[in-house]
Amino acid sequence: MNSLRIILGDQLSWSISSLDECDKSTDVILMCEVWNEATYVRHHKKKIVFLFSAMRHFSKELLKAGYQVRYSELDDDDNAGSFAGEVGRCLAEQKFDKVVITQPGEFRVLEDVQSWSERFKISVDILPDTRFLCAPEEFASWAESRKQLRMEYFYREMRQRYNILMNGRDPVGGQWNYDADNRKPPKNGLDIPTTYKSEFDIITKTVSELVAKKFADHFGDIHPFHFAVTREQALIALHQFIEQRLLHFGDYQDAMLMGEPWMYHAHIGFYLNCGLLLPLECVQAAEQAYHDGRAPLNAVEGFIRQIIGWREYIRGIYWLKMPDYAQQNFFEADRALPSFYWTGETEMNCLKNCVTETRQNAYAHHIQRLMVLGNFALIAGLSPKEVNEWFLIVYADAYEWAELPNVSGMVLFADGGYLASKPYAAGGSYINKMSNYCKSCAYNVTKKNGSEACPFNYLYWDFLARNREKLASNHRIGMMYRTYDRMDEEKKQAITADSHRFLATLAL
Ligand code: DLZ
Ligand code: SF4
Repeated sequence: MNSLRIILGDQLSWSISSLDECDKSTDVILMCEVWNEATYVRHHKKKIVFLFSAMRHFSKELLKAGYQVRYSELDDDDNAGSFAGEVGRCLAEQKFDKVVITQPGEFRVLEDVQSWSERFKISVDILPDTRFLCAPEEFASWAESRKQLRMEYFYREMRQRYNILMNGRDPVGGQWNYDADNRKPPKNGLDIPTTYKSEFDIITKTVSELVAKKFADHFGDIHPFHFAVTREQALIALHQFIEQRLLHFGDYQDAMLMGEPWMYHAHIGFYLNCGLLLPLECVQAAEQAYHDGRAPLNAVEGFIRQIIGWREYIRGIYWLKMPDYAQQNFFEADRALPSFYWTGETEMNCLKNCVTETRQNAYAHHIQRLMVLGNFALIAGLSPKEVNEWFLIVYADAYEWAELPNVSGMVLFADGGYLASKPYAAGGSYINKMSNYCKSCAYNVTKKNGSEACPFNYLYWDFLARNREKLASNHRIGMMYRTYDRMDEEKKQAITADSHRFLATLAL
């Protein structure tokens, strides 16, 4: 009995289930760089370099460990350009009894894999992805009895289940969640450690030349490139975060500073989401730092919640709600994505900075994504399809299972409140409080109306007014309608007129 075992680009883990019971003497592992995956959405150049380099390194390590590996490079003459094409080519050349693959992370790829058995007349074993801490079926049964899902309750169960930051049945410190301590505005003179910088080795160099040539018209800069591309490097990146930045991770979690794209964040989503790191090892490293007195509880709890709470929760929602989730558009928003999401050419300094950093790094931290890039998309009524595609393209940690619920659910409220309890809409004063963007902006954040006023200020009220029917019954937003209703007619008209004038310029 010999098997063809497929390892996809986001399955670069030694513990991946498709390697279980692998017979090194008879089985072949197939890894392939394919044109379809890099172009079904036109991924950021740095993201492609990162994944191809990590895949090539992983295949070399597998070979070294004695596995038989068949690796297709993108520019191999006979590369068929798709997963199915490469599997078919392999099966035509060599006889196998079955194909084995761990469940792909994206619905689109799973549907493809599910057609292989019939297409290639071979048995295909699709194994569960055991790297996640909550299986889709477990999440579905948790969600079954609930009308509205809330991450906080799911998270508490995960803490108990995996015995993380627990004192018996109680949370360490007496509280489950310390987010109230995690909203400090940035202050001047912070000494922010730099992010991990890997060596630009020959494999990454070769891949970067390939990507520069083949994907020249894709968004994003390749250089400087300093992501980890091996597990060993990813572990160093993780420990560098734990030692140097976790201390302030909580305090400045929501803060944004010009020229400081990495802040005190972990930047390990790239590695977690492609398999170089595993969730529990990250969580346990942070928990240990707390117990050793090297990091405070608010930081450690916040970090752990992102991984065992939020990350697992959004994946659960993805598998529960796909494929319908991708079609959601609660506000019926249909405005095209403005060109400045690609060029960064806008007078709005916050957006300009966030887009520029995204282009340079294939990364922006969560408040930049949620409260600047996302908040604008929400209040300007941009099309969820276009916004989702943009987020999937530009971030090196983005796969649809993570991106879609975050963007459609959290950022755009396109699911009507299934995932989040209220839309994360905000005016300029939030951005001003949490960043130093407004000090050097062409717009005036304290002005509410007129051509000099910060567009976030009037777009925020216009968004609420436009969507009143859909939102008025949401008790978390009700107070804002009462404030709106107290405004005089002249003020309300100014909001509408400014918004119309501004939104019209986006299409130019
Ligand atoms: C994102 C990506 C890209 C750009 N290229 C490849 C590739 O050439 N080969 C591959 O195996 N995986 C790639 N990936 C990651 C896949 O898109 C990912 O495995 C699926 O979307 C399933 O989550
Ligand atoms: Fe952004 Fe408004 Fe501040 Fe300018 S003034 S940086 S547009 S929030």
